[in-house]
Amino acid sequence: MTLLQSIAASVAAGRRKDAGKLTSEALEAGIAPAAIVDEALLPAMAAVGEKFRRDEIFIPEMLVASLAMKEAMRLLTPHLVEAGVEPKYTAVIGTVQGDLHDIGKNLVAVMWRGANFKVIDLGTNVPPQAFVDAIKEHRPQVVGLSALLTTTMPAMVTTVKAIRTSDAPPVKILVGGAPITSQFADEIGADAYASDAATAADLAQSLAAV
Ligand code: B12
Repeated sequence: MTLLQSIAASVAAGRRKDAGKLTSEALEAGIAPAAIVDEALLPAMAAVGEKFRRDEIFIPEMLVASLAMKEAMRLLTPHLVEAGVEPKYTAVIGTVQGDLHDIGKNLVAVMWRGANFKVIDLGTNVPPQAFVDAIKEHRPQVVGLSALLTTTMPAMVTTVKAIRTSDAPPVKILVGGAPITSQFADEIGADAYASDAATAADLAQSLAAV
């Protein structure tokens, strides 16, 4: 088994300490942080989701896997974000109301920091008005909404509406999360959709520069 496969296996099995230890080893071995994310962590979480869908594992297993992924991300984050650069733009991000998933949202926040954004992270289960208030307070160029459940997609609709109809300053809205598509983004009046954190960073930069 390669080191990346071992990291994936430890995350999928929810072995938090091993995930951290192996991630440190991979960094020491000179493996690119982005490769650790793309080739070990993301496939591990996708496999966990698939097992959950097939009723082979249940919520506790899904939860420990997410904690192992977070441990690996904690070690990778300083390597994904360049230190000491004065941010050029501001972004607000959060997971919409009713939704507690934050791994993808956190990854997008890390990539945005790496792309020269100051990021205000509102966390999970964020009510529409909290997004509006944060936009008024921080005046970001970009706001990101994350949803991982089909049942919380309507909260994304409500949030976009609340932002658009408020007296908050104009802002570009980027949406993402497993059930979200570019068609859905168009339908609800978002400015852009990204299926992954790297694309989210490219899009945020081009939207902020307009
Ligand atoms: C880990 C996990 C959990 C953990 C979450 C821990 C945490 N702190 O996040 C826990 C155990 C808490 C959990 C709970 C539940 N979960 Co869950 N969970 C997952 C799992 C396995 C992985 C999600 C993940 O982290 N993926 C890795 C990240 C990196 O990927 P990502 O989130 O998709 O993000 C990427 C892109 O989507 C995009 N992106 C994400 N956000 C944003 C935002 C912006 C602005 C942009 C541009 C891009 C972007 O970029 C990211 C990076 O590349 C998924 C399976 C899956 N394949 O998605 C199920 C899954 C999402 N969960 C599911 C379900 C059903 C639930 C529960 C309802 C279970 C239950 N019966 O209670 C609860 C809901 C709780 C709630 N109210 O939110 C279903 C959803 C089904 C559906 N269609 O709605 C899934 C798909 C599993 C399945 N196959 O059935 N879950």
